[in-house]
Amino acid sequence: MDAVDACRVLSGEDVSCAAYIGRHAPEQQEKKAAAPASPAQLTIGEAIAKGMQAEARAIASEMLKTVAPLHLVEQHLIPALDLVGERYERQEIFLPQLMNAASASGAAFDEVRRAIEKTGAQGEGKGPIVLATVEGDIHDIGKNIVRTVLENYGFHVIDLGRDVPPARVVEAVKAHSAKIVGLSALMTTTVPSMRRTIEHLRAAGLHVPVIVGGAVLTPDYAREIGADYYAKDAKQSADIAKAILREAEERP
Ligand code: B1M
Repeated sequence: MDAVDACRVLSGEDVSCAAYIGRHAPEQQEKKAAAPASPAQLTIGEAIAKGMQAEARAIASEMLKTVAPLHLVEQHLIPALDLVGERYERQEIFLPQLMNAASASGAAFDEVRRAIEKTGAQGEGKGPIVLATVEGDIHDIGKNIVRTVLENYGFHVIDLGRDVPPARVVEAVKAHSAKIVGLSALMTTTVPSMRRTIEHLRAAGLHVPVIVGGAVLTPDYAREIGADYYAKDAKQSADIAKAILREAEERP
């Protein structure tokens, strides 16, 4: 039966590996033993951990009536994903569950973006800032939050997406005469891509200030790979971008 289950996963017959997870994940065995929770009692963290998209969206939307969007991100959504990441690392959950949790958090992040967009200036032209998740890295939830916050502060953001090769960043900086570059990386294995991107920019004679961010980075490491600024979160990236432009304007 184990071999048949695995075969169905590999052939794509078992969509999202739901049947496999149902039979094999320790979490499912625990769930069977526990009393079912009513959706009304779910927290946003539980909805994300269980990959419940509609519930995550509904709870986020409800919470945003009383909680500031960035507070929801920093105090609820990131900790929920951190927990999911830790469980994945300990091999307590499988990759499809990590993906489902990411989709559920995506629904909550959509609500956050909508709430932020309602309040701000919407990319009216400061900058422009070229933004990318570096080559080899497909994590873009954080980058997308950074983009929304920067736009909210009135920056024009050219978002190159995720898994972006250094040459495309160089091209975009030249094409748009970008004033700032923002790079995101979430894995220890992709921070070297960040270093390569900065090296490509410098080799092309582009001394545009580079802000880097992402959970694996530290200010020291950012300095070591040649970045000009490290931002720990989206709000700090906007504060740094404002300071960079202010300084440039004040320069004789
Ligand atoms: Co993956 N993943 N993942 N993942 N994932 C991590 C990063 C990991 C730490 C999980 C773990 O094992 N504990 C681990 C990396 C280990 C390491 O390198 N040390 C990991 C792994 C291994 C992987 C895969 C390799 C798994 C596999 O395939 N076997 C694979 C990667 C494939 C690839 O990239 N080539 C993979 C895939 C995925 C999903 C697709 C399932 C999904 C991503 C969906 C998506 O992004 N569209 C996913 C997720 C969701 C995570 C975790 C659980 C959550 C990441 C996240 O979105 N956090 C993550 C564990 C964790 O972070 N604890 C994990 C929320 C987000 C808002 O925070 O991105 O940190 P963050 O952004 C913050 C700040 O960091 C900062 O501001 C944001 C808001 O305040 N910030 C910036 C970010 N960028 C910035 C840029 C700035 C300034 C600030 O200036 C420009």
